[in-house]
Amino acid sequence: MAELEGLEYGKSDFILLDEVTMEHFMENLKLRFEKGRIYTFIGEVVVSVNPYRQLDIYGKEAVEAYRGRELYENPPHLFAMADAAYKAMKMRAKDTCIVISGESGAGKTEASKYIMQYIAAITNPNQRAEVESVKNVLLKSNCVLEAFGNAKTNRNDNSSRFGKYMDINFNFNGDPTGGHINNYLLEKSRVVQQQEGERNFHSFYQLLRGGSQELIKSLFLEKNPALYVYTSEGAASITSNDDHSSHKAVLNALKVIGFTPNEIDSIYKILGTILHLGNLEFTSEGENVQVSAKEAAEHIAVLTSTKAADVSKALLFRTVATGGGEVINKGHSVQEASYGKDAFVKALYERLFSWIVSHINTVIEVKDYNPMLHGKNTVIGVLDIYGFEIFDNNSFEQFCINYCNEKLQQLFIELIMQQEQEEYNREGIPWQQIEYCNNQIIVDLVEEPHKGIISILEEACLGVGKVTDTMFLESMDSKLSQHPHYTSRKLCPTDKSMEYRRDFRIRHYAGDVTYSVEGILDKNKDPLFQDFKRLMYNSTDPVLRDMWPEGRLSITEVTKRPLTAATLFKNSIISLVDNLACKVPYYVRCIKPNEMKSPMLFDDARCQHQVAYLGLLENVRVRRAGFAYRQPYDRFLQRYKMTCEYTWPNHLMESDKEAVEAIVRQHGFSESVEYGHSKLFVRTPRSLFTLEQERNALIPILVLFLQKVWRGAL
Ligand code: AD9
Ligand code: MG
Repeated sequence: MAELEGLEYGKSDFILLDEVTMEHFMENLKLRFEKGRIYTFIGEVVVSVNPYRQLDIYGKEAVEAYRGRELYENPPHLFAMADAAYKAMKMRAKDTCIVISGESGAGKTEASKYIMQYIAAITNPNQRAEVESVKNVLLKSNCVLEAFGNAKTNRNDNSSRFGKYMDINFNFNGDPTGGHINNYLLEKSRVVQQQEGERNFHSFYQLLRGGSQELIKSLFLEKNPALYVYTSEGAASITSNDDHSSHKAVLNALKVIGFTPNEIDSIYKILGTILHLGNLEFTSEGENVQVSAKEAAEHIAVLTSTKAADVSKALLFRTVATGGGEVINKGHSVQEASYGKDAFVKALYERLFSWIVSHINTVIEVKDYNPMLHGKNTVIGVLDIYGFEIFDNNSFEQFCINYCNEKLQQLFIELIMQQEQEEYNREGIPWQQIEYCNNQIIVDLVEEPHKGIISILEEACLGVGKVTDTMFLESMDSKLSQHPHYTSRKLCPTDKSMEYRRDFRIRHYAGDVTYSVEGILDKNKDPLFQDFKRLMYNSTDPVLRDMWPEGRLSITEVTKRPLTAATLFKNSIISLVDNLACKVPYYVRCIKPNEMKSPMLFDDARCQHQVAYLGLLENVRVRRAGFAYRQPYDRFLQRYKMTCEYTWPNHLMESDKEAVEAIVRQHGFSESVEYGHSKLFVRTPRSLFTLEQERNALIPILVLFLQKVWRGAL
């Protein structure tokens, strides 16, 4: 058993705070962070502060210390919570989920990886080959998804630019039998443009820096990211990742997962195609628009297994059906051509990413599972989704990301409250409903049918005639100007140095965010000329063809307007939340200690802001307003029996419950407890605290005593 923490490390559970005030909370959080204790509980919730340095707390020894133990038996740790989720899944046959939240750079992805590592380490003790292979694929999938879905941003060198929810399936033995990954809204605009100091997705640099000469040559590339428009911005920026070695790891992971050599080739060919497309420019000669570098178009044709003439045609012309049913080729202007190219590049990358995810899914999906033979198939879901974002310039992506965080925050509040109340009912404990702050009003502002922002946006995008970004803003104003969480701005410049600004502001649970409406309709419509879809579908590369099934439709067959991006995102988030809501939830709330990525710095104001908006103080209060602490009788007894003469070393009473009653009586806190069917509920943490102190004082005496016994001195 791991060594228990002493009092010099502060309170290992915030419910043990003497007073629940921000001051006390922050003092404890800071003290623990400075002592290298990055995890603290609020009941079953783990609060984690990013240490920004490698801690020696995730090795084999730690796994053994936490395996099969109760939450309170060891210092707070992700492993303790992962074990609780695993036990609930295995012993109680419950589907569980682990929701990891916090802002960008707070440590969500790292936490999700440690949790998966822990689960992998404690399962399959018999080393069965098929289970080992499932575990291997699950673990390796992280490396691939990070390469293609993560990028350096100004906030995080390895920022996830997509949301990920991974289900791990278990058989009745508690061994993983498969899984499924859902990915959410990849930030594809990054492929064509990055903010200053940021990079494109890691995959491009890994290829250009780590790819073999042979591979690079076959893609008509050179090993220098500075040569390509899409990677030049990030070429010089430094990250903590080594692109060179990562390339090898990714290649290896792709092979282990089961991608064939041809499929791996196709993946790299698509990356190559994108880099060449980035370097293409369009020029106009009179009426005609031309591709600036013919050679690049030819390379693209080779890499996509299409014809050079078809590539040029798709880039320069658009097939349109006239009113009379005639089909004509309409030439693009330079602007239209480069707009079309960008849209094509974004779609290429997004489809590549989704294809990789679905390929992994086909490998790990549970096959031949017969519940009659194998028992109930249970699931642990791990959610690692982008955190709340506030940038200087917030756009469509931040709007979607922050809406998603609102939904998750709401789920957190609901589930935590609901879970509490269910537990009291189950145990037969009298309980009074508690009021809590609910952010439903903000969720409604965004998602309500007809009146919500997403509906208004959808209407503006699907409406007849040309609707501008400003008209969309006006439409929101007319419907939402009275809403307490909505304001808007239309600033006309009074002199040239001023910008013309049109934006709206949402008062989110985590703070105010101003979103520019510039280009928002376009991002939501996400248009892509059909010609590109047909070009890709007509490729002789089966992988590419597979990614573009709708390319088989001719221009006259394409009639239905697809749903817009925000509506699709909303639907996927609603179904994600529904899915999480029917599982037993476990939460990790991550905090970013500073903006400098420094291991030493605890920025009080930044941390306090996060504690406030994550609702952590409220969480402690809710937990304490009811019963701050609960424990099954046998566990409680095991831990505290040494503090009572009637229970040490063993009790002679009829049940553990009676023995627990004896301990509680002896320590004089009968007033603040309730006895449930199987658990003791303690209202005030102070009583428990006294008990803990007594136990801590007794341990050294006990150890001395045992040492003497072992030495035969007694
Ligand atoms: V984002 O919303 O995807 O931009 P995350 O996922 O919350 O963000 P991430 O897990 O990527 O953050 O952590 C950021 C960096 O902090 C990592 O690359 C590590 O360098 C560092 N980190 C985070 N957690 C730990 C940890 N437990 N131990 C050591 C850590 N370093
Ligand atoms: Mg992440």
